[in-house]
Amino acid sequence: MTIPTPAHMVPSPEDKFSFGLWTVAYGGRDPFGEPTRADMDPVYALERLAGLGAYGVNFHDDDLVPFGSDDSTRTAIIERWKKGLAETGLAVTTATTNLFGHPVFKDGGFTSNDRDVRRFALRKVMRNIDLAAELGAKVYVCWGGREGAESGAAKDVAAALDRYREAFDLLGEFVTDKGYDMTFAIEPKPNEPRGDILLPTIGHALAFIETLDRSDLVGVNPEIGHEEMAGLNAAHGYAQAMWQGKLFHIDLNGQSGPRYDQDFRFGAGNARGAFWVVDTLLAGGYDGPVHFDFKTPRTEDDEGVWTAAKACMTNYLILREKALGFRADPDVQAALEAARVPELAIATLAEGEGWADLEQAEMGDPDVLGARGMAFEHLDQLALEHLYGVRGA
Ligand SMILES: [Mn+2]
Repeated sequence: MTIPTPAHMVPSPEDKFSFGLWTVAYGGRDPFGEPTRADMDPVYALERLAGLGAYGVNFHDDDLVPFGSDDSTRTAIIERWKKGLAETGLAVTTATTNLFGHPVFKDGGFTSNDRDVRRFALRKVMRNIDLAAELGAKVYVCWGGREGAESGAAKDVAAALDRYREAFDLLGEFVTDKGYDMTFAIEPKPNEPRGDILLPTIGHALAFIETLDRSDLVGVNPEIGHEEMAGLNAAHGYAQAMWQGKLFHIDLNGQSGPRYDQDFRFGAGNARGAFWVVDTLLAGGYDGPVHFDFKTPRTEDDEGVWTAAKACMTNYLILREKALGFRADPDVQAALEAARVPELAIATLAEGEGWADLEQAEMGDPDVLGARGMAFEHLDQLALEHLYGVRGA
């Protein structure tokens, strides 16, 4: 039996949903097994995604043009891709570079100990930025999947960060000199495929970005799964990135705690965490593409891929409705008040008050203050009742 999707849960291009070409084209290869699905034609991916109501796509250079293709093959593939984009009306929202698949990148791209590899990596990125700009992409995602180490002495972390900075300074100059309307978004990940990856969390990336010549051009692309692999709260990470004006792009998917990189469809895995991510994005006014970076499990056939892709969008629409319902509920507004949430927005010192005034001020009795309940359990239970579907729409 197929359960019909309510009409208001049907995705449309206005929702700005986008997918990486590598997500739907993932054939199921993992460290223990061969692919379970055939290679996917990128133009077929465009047709299916458009049919499901997606807005955009993005790609690694090698997703579209196989590594090592000669120039005439590359041109033919790109021309066919452009025709597919025009026919389906899908936008290219972002692009990125595969600096992890080929053996040349076994010790990284921008931070490989081998200088020749670093120079090769930068050229590969620059070439795909030219294509990304031509296709209208506004954000260039950088996941340093092989920038890291498995052992201590093998990587001089300070020197590696110098080279990482040199790479972003050069790329900032590249897009500025070329007049491209494009920013960069660093995607943090704690581990896998390297034992330890540089810039492992949103916080590491935000601190690194402040050291760059063109820090205004560089933000972050946090992925739910990567945060949860590290046992971190993804919603808090998204909130801080927005607070710092650095949430340039998002990768939504699902993960069940600190395991391997599961890349479940969005809304699977930690559903409660997904609810708070959507609530946080709405509260912060995130208005970029709502991008999914998931992988369909290798148990599925081609139809299973499209079931999972559609479910990413449906789950976002469900959680968006639930988050909006939660915020609009008068019981929730009263509970927020009772939990003193609005009080946190009031500055700790009054206007014109300084440390000397505080030093002289009458203080509350810590025993009385300590005895005040915060009423968080009631508030959180209301959130769960909205999420579980017994309250609101
Ligand atoms: Mn990702």
